[in-house]
Amino acid sequence: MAEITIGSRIRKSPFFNAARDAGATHYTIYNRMYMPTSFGDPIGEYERVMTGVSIWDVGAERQVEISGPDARTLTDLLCARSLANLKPGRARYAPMCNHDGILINDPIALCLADDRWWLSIADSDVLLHCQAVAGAGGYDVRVVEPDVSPLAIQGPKAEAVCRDLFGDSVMDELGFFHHRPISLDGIPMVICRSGWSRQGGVELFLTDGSRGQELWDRVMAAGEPYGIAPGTPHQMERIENGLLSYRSDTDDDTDPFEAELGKWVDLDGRDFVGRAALMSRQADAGARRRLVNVTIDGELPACENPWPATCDGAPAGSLRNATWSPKLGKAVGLALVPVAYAQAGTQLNVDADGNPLVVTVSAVPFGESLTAPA
Ligand code: THG
Repeated sequence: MAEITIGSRIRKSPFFNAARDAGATHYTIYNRMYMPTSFGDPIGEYERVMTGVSIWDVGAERQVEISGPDARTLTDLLCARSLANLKPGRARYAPMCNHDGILINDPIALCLADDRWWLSIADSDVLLHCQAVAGAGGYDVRVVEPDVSPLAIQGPKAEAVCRDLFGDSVMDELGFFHHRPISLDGIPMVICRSGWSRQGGVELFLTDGSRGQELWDRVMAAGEPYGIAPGTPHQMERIENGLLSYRSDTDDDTDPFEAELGKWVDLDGRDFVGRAALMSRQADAGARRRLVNVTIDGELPACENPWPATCDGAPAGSLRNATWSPKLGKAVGLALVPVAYAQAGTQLNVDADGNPLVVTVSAVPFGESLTAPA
């Protein structure tokens, strides 16, 4: 049984000790930090986020803070989705491209004030990219990684926990993707109605990393009557509900249209990093590939690699991720395939590290929730 080394070379979230003491069993490395991925009971953790409430250390979702007179202009330029009219106190899912139109992150952009923004990032070093674009363009901004670490409370009972913690008026006014600064017994944070599940909940962006244990304990205590327990962003829930895992579902040459993020790309009436390249990619051949849902027949081994797919012997992309779906009662996955193989019903042969699998492209496009058979 291989284990990951815990040491000082990889950064720790302010909730690291709390999550470890609570029984975290598996970690991934995300933004050069440890991030828990399991507490050893995948189905129990799935049930909890689907029907109850769970608490997640997602402190590795770092913020890129852009502040100063040109903050809005630069943040808008960095994102494929327009942020020109995003109001303070609001957030927007905003994919980012490099100058070749390749997806390099899929952050949530939070407008804290007209001159202060956070990009709440997925796993890639876009701080350097943002600093370089700012410097090369002579923008009047400061671009840093601040001491800000999200703690997620997710699941249908998250609402009740938050009402007990923060009061009804705060929660009544907090719409989806709305946020505001708040404190709990003097612990400073920004509360946002967001999170990487479709089961509802909030994220608490702790703004004093020395107080992670205190915040974790406060949330656990408030959640006790509702059966709260530690969990993590969940592979089954997010694949069932079409949430992208950047760099897990995508490779180093995926554009946002291929990743099915086209609805979050505003090509018209504005410029942004990667726009010109995306325009010519679109004009050339349309999206070369698509990320599709598949259902899987056969015994599913642990998906540790993108597995190559073929169709009638011809290369047909790869199966990037696969997991059991409790909702469908069968294995499902995400395949990144040439458009010729993206139609519903197409069958692909997959070499799962020596195990042959037959997978079928689903009629439900990636980005929508899979529906259980009637
Ligand atoms: N929370 C925070 N930061 C993050 C994530 C998070 N950074 C990386 C990663 N997760 C970003 N990925 C997503 C993907 C989808 C959504 C949120 C984060 C999401 N999308 C809605 C949808 O697709 O319908 C809403 C989009 C919108 O209205 O703008 O919620 O989880 N802090």
